Amino acid sequence: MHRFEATQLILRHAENRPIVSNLGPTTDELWHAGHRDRNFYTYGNMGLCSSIALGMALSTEEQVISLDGDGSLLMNLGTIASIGREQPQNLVVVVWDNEEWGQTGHQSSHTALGTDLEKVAQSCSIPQTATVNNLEDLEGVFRQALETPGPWFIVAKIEETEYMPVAPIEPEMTLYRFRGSFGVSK
Ligand SMILES: Cc1ncc(C[n+]2csc(CCOP(=O)(O)OP(=O)(O)O)c2C)c(N)n1
Ligand SMILES: [Mg+2]
Repeated sequence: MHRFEATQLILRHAENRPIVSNLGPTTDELWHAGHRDRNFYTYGNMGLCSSIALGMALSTEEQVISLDGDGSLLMNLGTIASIGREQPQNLVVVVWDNEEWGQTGHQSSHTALGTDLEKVAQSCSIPQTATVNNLEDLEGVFRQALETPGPWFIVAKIEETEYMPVAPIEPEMTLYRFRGSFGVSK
């Protein structure tokens, strides 16, 4: 499964739900799959995508989707424990697990060497977890996640392919657009 087609699938089902995206190719591909006001692109930082999504989920009744990366999440595993502690029923975390720090040269991450992020989530009391390897399974579990209380933690194993052009993200504009989509004044 490639991240871009998987991202397109997520967008098809997400409707108007907010989506927070990990830095680098995850953000670029979300932008190419469908730029929208409710995409909150993170750029430059590692390990904060699901932390930001957790904060959002605790601040809104809406379902919030986090598209994280294995390497970034490994940099801040405490996020998983915080999600387990807070138990936001409206949070769906999808981890694009290519088993590498892709953007910086495809170095193998811990998930290539035995770390199982789904088991980490389970041990942190996250009630709804899954690991998927293909688009069909991702679609099934993601649809279930949108219909069933979470928090959800879905590890999607992906294969890396050619990168898309870097998206023209302006962080300040991301904030203004995103806030505006919740009716918060700029
Ligand atoms: C704190 C910090 N350390 C290092 C980097 C450099 N860096 C940018 S992307 C990246 C790899 C991210 O890996 P992952 O989250 O798995 O995403 P992938 O590139 O595999 O899609 C690294 C190490 C950074 N941006 N921030
Ligand atoms: Mg990665």
